[in-house]
Amino acid sequence: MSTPSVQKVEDISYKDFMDNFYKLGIPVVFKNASKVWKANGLFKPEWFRKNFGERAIDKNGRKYTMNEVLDLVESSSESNPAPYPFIFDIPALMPEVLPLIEPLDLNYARPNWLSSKWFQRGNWGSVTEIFIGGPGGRFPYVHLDYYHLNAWITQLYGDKQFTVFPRGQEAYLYPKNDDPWRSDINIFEPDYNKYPLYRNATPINFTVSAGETLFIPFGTWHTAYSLTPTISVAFDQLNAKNFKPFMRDVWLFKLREGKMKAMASYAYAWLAGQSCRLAHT
Ligand SMILES: O=C(O)CCC(=O)C(=O)O
Ligand SMILES: [Fe+2]
Repeated sequence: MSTPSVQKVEDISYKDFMDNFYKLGIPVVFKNASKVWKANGLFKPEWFRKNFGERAIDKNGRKYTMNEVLDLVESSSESNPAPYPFIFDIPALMPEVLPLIEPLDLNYARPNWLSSKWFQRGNWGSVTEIFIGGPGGRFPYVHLDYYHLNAWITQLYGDKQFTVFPRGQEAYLYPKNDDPWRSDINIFEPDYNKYPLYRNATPINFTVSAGETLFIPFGTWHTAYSLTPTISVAFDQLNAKNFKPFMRDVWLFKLREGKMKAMASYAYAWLAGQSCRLAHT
């Protein structure tokens, strides 16, 4: 049996991407899709210090400036890792960066209904974010992305290891009862007594390096581990392909705010989806 892996592709056509990966829900790494972004090659710690050093985020109830974040990740180590991830919302905190990541879809992540005016509301799990981390920084849990969106993660500086699980291994990951998009298993030191079925799981580990873009199809369990100081840009994708599981999540999440809220949000999202579908976007 061959070891499952994630393919790396270079200069693949849009059609080949759709036929061989997108439609089948198979993760893939694009070696050079980010060449169309001005951010490619520009996004380095010094550049962020110079231009955005005082921009600040909150993490775990603490404020961190960009300079502090970069100090932390540059002195981070396996044995004493900096917190991970540090997340900067691009439209909210660094709108100047938006023109540097055009076209956002890298000419592959389309159609994307999240760029229509219908869904640009910030409450559908849709984000355009910069992730910053340092050596030893682990994303805190294995998970499915909320709202069953496709995730696109472009590594612009450093190396990050990703782990994905082939579809169909849900039962081996013990989704949490109160949050079935997350697992409590520590994949680095699995507790097989507590999670015996995890022995059957076949995690696929691979490194995404500067310039490379990872496509994580909806419904793919995944997590990440920063190997060096890293800077990446993440955005999401929604269209007819994942609209059904998206709507299911809209219902489940909004139900937490009550049945009226769930019905109103569901109706709105459904209508928005029909409009996007008709617009062929
Ligand atoms: O750390 C990363 O780059 C992965 C982030 C991720 O999976 C998420 O934010 O949903
Ligand atoms: Fe994720």
